[in-house]
Amino acid sequence: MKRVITYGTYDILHYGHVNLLKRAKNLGDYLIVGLSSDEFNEIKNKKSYYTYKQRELILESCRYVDLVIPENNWEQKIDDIKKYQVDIFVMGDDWNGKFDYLKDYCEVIYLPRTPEISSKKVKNHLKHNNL
Ligand code: C2G
Repeated sequence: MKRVITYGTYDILHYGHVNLLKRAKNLGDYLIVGLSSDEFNEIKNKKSYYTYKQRELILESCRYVDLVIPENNWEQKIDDIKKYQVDIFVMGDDWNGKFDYLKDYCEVIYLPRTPEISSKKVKNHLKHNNL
């Protein structure tokens, strides 16, 4: 049973997010997502449209996601990897190199981001088209 973990805000779930989740799941058998809490989003300087609970509900509906846990800070990853017996840590390559310190605990893989799409882009499009 290969266990994979990834983290993110996952606001306004789009195909770029799903591409990441799909590839992450395909690296193993069980995918855990550390979902950024509303408070942690503040620390990340990210305002999400949906609340944590709403983002959690949406993420849990994704066929590639087996478990959603809260991401409350930058420091919890090592504990999470130990607690959930994680074999592989995955992030989009906008984070390339940033989590290499986790290589002492599990495999670290950065996957190419899906070009052209972001939650921010979707929000701006809706706003500028009064949708
Ligand atoms: N992503 C992607 N392609 C996109 C947009 C996002 O592959 N077009 C990936 C990101 O690289 C990330 C994941 O989808 O791996 C979630 O993206 P965000 O919600 O923007 O996550 P972020 O704010 O980068 O939070 O501790 C890590 C942080 O919580 C990561």
